[in-house]
Amino acid sequence: MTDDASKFSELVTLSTQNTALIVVDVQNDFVDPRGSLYVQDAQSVVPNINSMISNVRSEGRLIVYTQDWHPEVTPHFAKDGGIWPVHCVGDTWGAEFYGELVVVPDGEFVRKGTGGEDGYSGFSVRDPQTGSESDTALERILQERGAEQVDVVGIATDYCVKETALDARRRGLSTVVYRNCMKGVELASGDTAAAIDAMIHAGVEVLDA
Ligand code: VGL
Ligand code: ZN
Repeated sequence: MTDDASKFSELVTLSTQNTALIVVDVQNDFVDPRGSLYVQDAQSVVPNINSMISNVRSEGRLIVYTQDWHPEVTPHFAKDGGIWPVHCVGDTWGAEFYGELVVVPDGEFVRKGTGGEDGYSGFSVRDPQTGSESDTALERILQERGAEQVDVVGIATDYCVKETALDARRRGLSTVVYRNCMKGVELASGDTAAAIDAMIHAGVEVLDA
């Protein structure tokens, strides 16, 4: 390598080294067709997510997995006054990671909604009755590992991926999402496209790779 080329590759390494990968809610209830809140075609993005995971891992970078993790009764669920079918109840099959997802043992894991809150963002949860918000461990984990940029992938583009990416921007992190590494619930048609627009508007970079 010429001096210039080696300087350049050093710079590339430096610029990606502080980029963490956040894998949002790749759980049975969202990804498996038998799941209670199955997101159409969600399985199709899992191989793309896995290849990102393997790249990030080979570079020794941080991977944080989030999990939607609800109690049996929560105002998040339609039966208790919310909008969603029962899903991702803690310690059930639906809350487990989808079987084909590569889960690295040295990853970090953040569960959200455990106290009955709406947990759309990996960074914070919100009490659906009082509206009060509190932080999860995610920001602290990123800070401890010196991550200043995040790549956000997973499910669902129009809920948890969007809210996680917007929250990352609010917290001053450079943020990238990848179209082929996420899928939307699309409760109303157009929600996924609107979520992508909202992310772009907030300074999130949307890439195709
Ligand atoms: C999610 C709806 C309800 C998500 C979580 O992970 O995007 N969506 N709970
Ligand atoms: Zn949920």
